[in-house]
Amino acid sequence: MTITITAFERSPDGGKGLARDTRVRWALEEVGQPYQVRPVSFQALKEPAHLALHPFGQIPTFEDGDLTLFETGAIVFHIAQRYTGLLPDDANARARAITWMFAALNTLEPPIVELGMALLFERDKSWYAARLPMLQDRVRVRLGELSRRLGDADWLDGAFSAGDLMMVTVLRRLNASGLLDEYPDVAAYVARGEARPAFRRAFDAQLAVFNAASRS
Ligand code: GTB
Repeated sequence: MTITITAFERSPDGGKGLARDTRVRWALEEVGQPYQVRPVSFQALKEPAHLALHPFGQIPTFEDGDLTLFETGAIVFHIAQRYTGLLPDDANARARAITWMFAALNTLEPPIVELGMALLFERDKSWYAARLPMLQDRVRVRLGELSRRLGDADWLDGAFSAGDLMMVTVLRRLNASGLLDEYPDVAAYVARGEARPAFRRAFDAQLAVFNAASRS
């Protein structure tokens, strides 16, 4: 049974791989599991067939036989637990890698998404100019802390893990904001993640879907 994931039929990110299916594709590429992608239109996201897979009507979902999952944290964790390559064998190192997955999703992603939403949807609002620096500073605080923890290391805790995969995909959403430029070591960390062959394959696969949709 081949794993099936869902992704946007036509991603609003212009093929930059910023939608959350990229982290699931990347995880599957890292562990060498083949998968197929079912593209879903915005309309179909909210229809009963998709809502049966994802109660919030979002992408991505993950199906493998009689198992259906939603939420990228749960999906990447499942992939990392089931296959070799994304979590260390040592129990403590494994727990620390999982901690970084949660840190990416619970501590870094919320202020980064909040900033992204403001940049995309609030530019015409009266409060935008006053709110923007506050949102940027909240992200800067986390980037500074992450930079201190990374130090000279390539990855967050020893070898590359699902924690790094999640962190890099979260940080990639800052690419257009310019904030990563203020933290060259964090920018280099993101670039190291993006240079991994498994990331390149995942990125190229989502870009191919975007390009095909643009031609149709
Ligand atoms: N917590 C969930 C998870 O981690 O799986 C969040 C899933 C989610 O936000 N999915 C988004 C979605 O389906 C796509 S990734 N949205 C449709 C809806 O809610 O109706 C978010 C996203 C969208 C677009 C860009 N972009 O254009 O750059 C980036 C990220």
